[in-house]
Amino acid sequence: MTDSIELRPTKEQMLHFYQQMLEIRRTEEQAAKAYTLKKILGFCHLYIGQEAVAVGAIGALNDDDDIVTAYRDHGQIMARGVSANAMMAELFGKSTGVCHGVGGSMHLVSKEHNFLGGYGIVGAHVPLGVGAAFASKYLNNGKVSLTFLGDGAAQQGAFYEAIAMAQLWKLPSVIIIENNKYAMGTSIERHSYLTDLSTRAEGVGMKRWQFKAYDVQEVYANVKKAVDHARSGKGPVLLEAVTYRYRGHSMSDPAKYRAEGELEGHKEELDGIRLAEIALVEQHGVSEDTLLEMQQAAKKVAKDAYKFAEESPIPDPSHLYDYTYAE
Ligand SMILES: Cc1ncc(C[n+]2csc(CCOP(=O)(O)OP(=O)(O)O)c2C)c(N)n1
Ligand SMILES: [Mg+2]
Repeated sequence: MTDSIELRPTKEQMLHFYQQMLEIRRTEEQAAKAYTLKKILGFCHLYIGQEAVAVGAIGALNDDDDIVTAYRDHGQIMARGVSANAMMAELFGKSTGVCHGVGGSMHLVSKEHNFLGGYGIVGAHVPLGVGAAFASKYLNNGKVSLTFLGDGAAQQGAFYEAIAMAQLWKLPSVIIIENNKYAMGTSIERHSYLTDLSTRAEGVGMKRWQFKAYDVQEVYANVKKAVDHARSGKGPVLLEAVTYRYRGHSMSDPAKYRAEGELEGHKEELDGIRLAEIALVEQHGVSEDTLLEMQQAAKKVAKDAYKFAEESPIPDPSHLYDYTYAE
């Protein structure tokens, strides 16, 4: 896929992608620390290991394209440009959070960034992503809608109904199944007869393919191709991005169901941050010193976000209903 020159990220894009992946990982590590100290309450699903998917996919969009996702959304909203401070403060339930502290980890939204959420009901957000694509076709505004869902969510009825309609009406929609190998504690082999979940599209006649999503360059190239297809009016695309989740399903899952050595083997060979470092040095001549500086900068962004969130005020209860209904 990356053989095609116009689909290969430039050096500047790669530096930006690397910085984003580092900031997401370091920020989530700080979030994990805050969770164990009970500074973050409720559910908290970390994206660590999957950063290349959000960064490469969102990097292939225009800024005004719409994004809809599930509850594993911290990395995705940061890849869209929401600051680590605003993301972290939302996890802490503080008024400086991206949803003023009333959304929380699973419900990150930023209208300004065309990031439409952040949903906790598995599979139920896919019709919303397709609905955004319907709106764009109706308004003829040239926008594409990108929807992320998990491998487990690809078993839900709402997903099938949504892809059938997207294809029937040739909507400008790209739907990415992030196959991170597990739906809670159930491996893909145990929950699906077919393990290439992009084949779900064949039943409705939709364009589809599966790709390995460990390297951000591959993600960018594959998603760009799908987005160009959808934007040109040829119809929607269903992609399966093969990735891997490093942590438990949520902070309360010790992830004892993995085979011994599976996680370590993956990290050694296929870590997205490591693959980006290799590409930056070998393909783009970036020095080890530059990488080190970027790593230090990302650590600072994450630590500052923790401090910012901790020191921010809790929301004033009088604002509780301010964001519930549209004016
Ligand atoms: C309709 C519904 N059923 C069950 C749940 C409980 N649940 C939360 S996450 C999850 C697993 C989903 O796995 P997957 O789609 O692979 O996403 P991942 O967590 O791997 O990102 C389940 C069953 C839910 N939130 N909503
Ligand atoms: Mg999964």
